[in-house]
Amino acid sequence: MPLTKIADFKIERLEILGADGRCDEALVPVISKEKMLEIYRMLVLIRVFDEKAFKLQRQGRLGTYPQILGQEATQIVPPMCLEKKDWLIPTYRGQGSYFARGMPLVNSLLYWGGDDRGAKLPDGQNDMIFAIPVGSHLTHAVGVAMAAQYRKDSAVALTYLGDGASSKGDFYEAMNFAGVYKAPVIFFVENNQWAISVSRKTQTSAQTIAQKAIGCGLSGIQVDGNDVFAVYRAVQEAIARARRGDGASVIEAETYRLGDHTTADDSSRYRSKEEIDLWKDRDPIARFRVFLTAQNVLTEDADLEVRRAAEEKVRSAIDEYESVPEPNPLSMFELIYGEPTWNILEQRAEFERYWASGSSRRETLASAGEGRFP
Ligand SMILES: Cc1ncc(C[n+]2csc(CCOP(=O)(O)OP(=O)(O)O)c2C)c(N)n1
Ligand SMILES: [Mg+2]
Repeated sequence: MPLTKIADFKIERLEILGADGRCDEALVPVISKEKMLEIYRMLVLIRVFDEKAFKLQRQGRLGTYPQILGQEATQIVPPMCLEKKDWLIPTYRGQGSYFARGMPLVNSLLYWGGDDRGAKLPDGQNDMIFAIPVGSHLTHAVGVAMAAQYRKDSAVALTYLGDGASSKGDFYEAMNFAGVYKAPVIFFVENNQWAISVSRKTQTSAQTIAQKAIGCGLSGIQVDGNDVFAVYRAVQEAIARARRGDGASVIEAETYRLGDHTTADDSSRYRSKEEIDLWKDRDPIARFRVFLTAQNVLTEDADLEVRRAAEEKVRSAIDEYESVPEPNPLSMFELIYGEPTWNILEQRAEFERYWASGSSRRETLASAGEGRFP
C-alpha cells in the first residue's frame, strides 16, 4: 500500500497584481475607486507612522517598537474587509491592522511608550488587545467566533499569527476546535519569513503553512502577501464562507519583515543584505501605486497630497502622545486582581519606597534610550 506523497497535499497559491503593476484582470476583486484610494491612503499612513515611530525610539522618545515595514498590505487589507460587528484579534506586530479598524494612532505610541492606557480600544469596537505570549490568542479567537455563532449574530473573527507562531501547539488546537465546530474564524498567517532569527526554512518542513489546514479539515490558501488584490480576494472569500456557516479557513500570506524583529534586534547578524534587497523590489505600496496610476485612479498631485496628509496625522498623534501626562506606575499593581494578594501588596510597598527615593534613576534610564519611564 503506497503512502500518500507529501506533494499530493496541494494548496492553491493566489497572485493577481504583478511587481510591475500589471494584473490578471479576471481575478481582480470588485473594489470601487473610492475604496481603492482608501486602501492606498491607509497603506501610506502606516508606512509614515512606522518610519516616525522607529525614529522616536532611536531618539529615546519611545520604548521598544516592532516595525511593520514591508508588511503594509497584510496589515491593513484584511481588517478593511471586515464589518463593524466582526472581531479582530491580531498580534503584537499589529498596529497597522488596529489603525485600519479605527484605533487612533496615539494609542500605539502610548502602548510602546510604556503607557498601558494605549491598550484601551475605542468603546463599541469588537476587537481584542494583543497577547505577548506568541500564539496564545488563537484559541481565544476561536472562542470569540463560537460565541458569535451561538448568538447567531453572523459576526466573524479574524485573527493573525506569524510563521513562528504556526509551529505552536496553540495553532493546532485552535484549528482543530474550529474545524470540529465550524467556527466562523479566519486564521491569517502573516508569513514574514522570519521568527526573530529563525528562518522560514528552519521553522517547518511543510511545503506551505497553509497546508496545515488540511489536517484539521479547514480550507486553506497561500497568497502573495505584498499583492493587495490577492490578499483582499482571499480574505473576502474566507469571510463569506465563515458567514455562510461553512467554517474556518487558513490564509498564508507571504510577505517580508524589512526591518529588524524589534528595535532591540540587529538582523544583520542572521540574514543577508541581498535577501532584503530582493524583497524591497516587491514593495506592496509601490506595486499598488503603479496600478492606481496606470488606471488613472491616482495622479501625481493626489499622491503627494496623500503623503502630506499622512505626515500631518502622524505629527499630530506624536504631539498628543508627548503631551499626555505620564501614567501612574502604581496602576500596574491595580489591574491584575480585584483584591490585591499579599505578595502584590509587598511589591507595591517596595516599589513605593524606590519611587520616593528620587528621580535620578528615571533620568538615567531615559537618557539610555529605554523609553520615557523605567
Ligand atoms: C510563548 C512565547 N515564546 C517566545 C516568545 C518570544 N518571541 C517573541 S516574538 C517571537 C517570534 C515570533 O515570530 P512570528 O510568529 O513569525 O512573528 P513575527 O515576529 O515575525 O511577526 C518570539 C519567539 C514569546 N513572546 N512568547
Ligand atoms: Mg515571522
